Amino acid sequence: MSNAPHLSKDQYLALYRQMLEIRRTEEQLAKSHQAGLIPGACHTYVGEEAIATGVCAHLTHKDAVFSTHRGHGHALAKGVPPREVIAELFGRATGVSRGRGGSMHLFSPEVGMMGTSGIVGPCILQATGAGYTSKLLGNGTVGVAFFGDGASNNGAFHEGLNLAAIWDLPVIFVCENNMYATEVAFSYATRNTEVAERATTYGMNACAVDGNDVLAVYDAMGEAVSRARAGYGPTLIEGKTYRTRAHAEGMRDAGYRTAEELEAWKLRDPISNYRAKLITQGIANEGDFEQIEADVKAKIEEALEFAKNSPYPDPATVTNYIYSQ
Ligand SMILES: Cc1ncc(C[n+]2csc(CCOP(=O)(O)OP(=O)(O)O)c2C)c(N)n1
Ligand SMILES: [Mg+2]
Repeated sequence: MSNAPHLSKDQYLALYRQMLEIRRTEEQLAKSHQAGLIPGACHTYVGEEAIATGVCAHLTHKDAVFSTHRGHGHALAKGVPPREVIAELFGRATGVSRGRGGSMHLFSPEVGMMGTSGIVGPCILQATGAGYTSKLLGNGTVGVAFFGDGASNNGAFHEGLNLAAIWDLPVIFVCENNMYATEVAFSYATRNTEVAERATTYGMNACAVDGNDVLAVYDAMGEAVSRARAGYGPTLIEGKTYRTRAHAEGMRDAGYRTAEELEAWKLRDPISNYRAKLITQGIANEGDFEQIEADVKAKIEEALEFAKNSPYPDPATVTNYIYSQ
């Protein structure tokens, strides 16, 4: 675990609370999917919570985040409340996209969550566009793209990184390298599995960090954001991580990775290891974590009830929100 940042106790615990909120939301969504409450696909972020948490801790609502099919954690870390995420996946009118989008269309411009997307790759270009907008307006904001190892083999990766580099755009490319694209190993899909190394060949700043260490991610992002806001251009942060659930809920999770590999990564759990570290270092005690556990449990229970009791969108409003009013 990284030792670097000197945070207050509240800041250390806020990172823990955010990771736990993502974990508990995802666990609830997985259960709800099994119970038939969620139409469509549901890709959870379990095991990867440290990346969204460490990255978004440096962003304001004016910074624009673009995300993927595995985007619940990004939306939560950017400030979308769990009740609005759960209601959206349930297809309810109170959801963040008013029940019209679902898991892969979480959109909340109020907090700078500019959309999750089921199309692998374009978020890289959209974040580059946000960086270009920032540069034209000179407003000091940054564009952030979260994407997987699989997306780094998409043409959008080349176009986005190249453009951001030549124009010194304030963009942070966050590659969540979980070693697989669905069931295809990254080591099969590319001859260079070091995504940060690939980014440096575009002439940009890049680093690879332990994506299961929230402080390492926090540090890397702190430096990247400072550079971007100061006009020094883009950075790619590669977080080495692993998803510990199936690619999507209800899919088989065998035949492409070994049980041993999965178990080894479960031991590297970003949340329990961070908790142990804060206790060992005397930064927090068991009571602090019990309180956070209880708060998060209550929040997710309330969010679930809210979602279950919310109405579906009125069919008479089906053409609303398609064009600007
Ligand atoms: C352009 C495009 N190609 C293929 C797919 C099918 N698809 C959905 S998720 C996925 C894997 C993506 O892997 P990665 O980018 O590593 O993200 P992860 O699921 O590992 O988080 C693929 C190929 C798609 N949705 N969009
Ligand atoms: Mg992947």
